[in-house]
Amino acid sequence: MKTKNFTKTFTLLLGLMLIAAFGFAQATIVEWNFDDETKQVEPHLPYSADDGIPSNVDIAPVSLTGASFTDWNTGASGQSANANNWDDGNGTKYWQASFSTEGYENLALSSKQRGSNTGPGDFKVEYSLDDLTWADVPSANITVENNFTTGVLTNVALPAACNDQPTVYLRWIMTSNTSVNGGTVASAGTNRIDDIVITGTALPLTLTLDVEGEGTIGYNTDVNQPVNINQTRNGITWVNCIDPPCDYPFEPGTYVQIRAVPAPGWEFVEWVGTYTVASIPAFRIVFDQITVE
Ligand SMILES: [Ca+2]
Repeated sequence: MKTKNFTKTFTLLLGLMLIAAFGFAQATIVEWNFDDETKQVEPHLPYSADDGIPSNVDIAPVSLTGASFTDWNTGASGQSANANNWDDGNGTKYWQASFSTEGYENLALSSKQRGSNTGPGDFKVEYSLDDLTWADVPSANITVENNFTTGVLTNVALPAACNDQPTVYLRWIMTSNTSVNGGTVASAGTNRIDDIVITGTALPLTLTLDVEGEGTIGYNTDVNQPVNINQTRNGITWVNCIDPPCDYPFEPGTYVQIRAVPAPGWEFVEWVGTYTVASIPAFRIVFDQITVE
């Protein structure tokens, strides 16, 4: 007679030391302040990022299309990139930035522009994932004046399509040929750009363990997040943290051990990272029913 093959009881202890300081903090993914004299040299543009995550800093470029770089001039702080030859540039002349957002979501854009009186007065920001097809970033129309306080975007949300991408392209493109002073953009008219900053929050943690319960936890150490541990129903008898306090979500810095004990008739299969709620990391524990022979 075949007997039910009761599962071995797996008792898995997982120590998670969440070395964390701030939950859900905004991280600087990429920043150009244009103040690095070592990069203010020929050919000047593209100018690589001054700050950000390792995949961007000193790599991610800001470039210029259609107009002409003139010099490094006074910016909102330090220097800014300055350009002329914006005449007849409606829809064709733009500043452009490209950068990685891998591992990040909830992206927000800030930038500052200033024009001379005959420089272009109207821009908008578009985004692309392939440098070919462009769409508007919502709420990113910019009116430029002869100061660094008007043509400013502050924490404008980037579309979710930009999350977790190897390369996101943004461009600040002219939307008219009207100049700052209400005339027509002249070839001598200039536009400066400074303090481009994109922030975001780290994507949820991912956890990979094999069936023996050995494995590693991988997460972005730049931004640490609270951790939820969810129960699944497939045969699990109990998943919990071992050492109180066990309030969910666990705050960053909490030392947590969780135990997965399959119910009779079930077998532990794997731990996987999962996204149960946007921005809330969770660990799912998978069980399969054991074949009754
Ligand atoms: Ca600057």
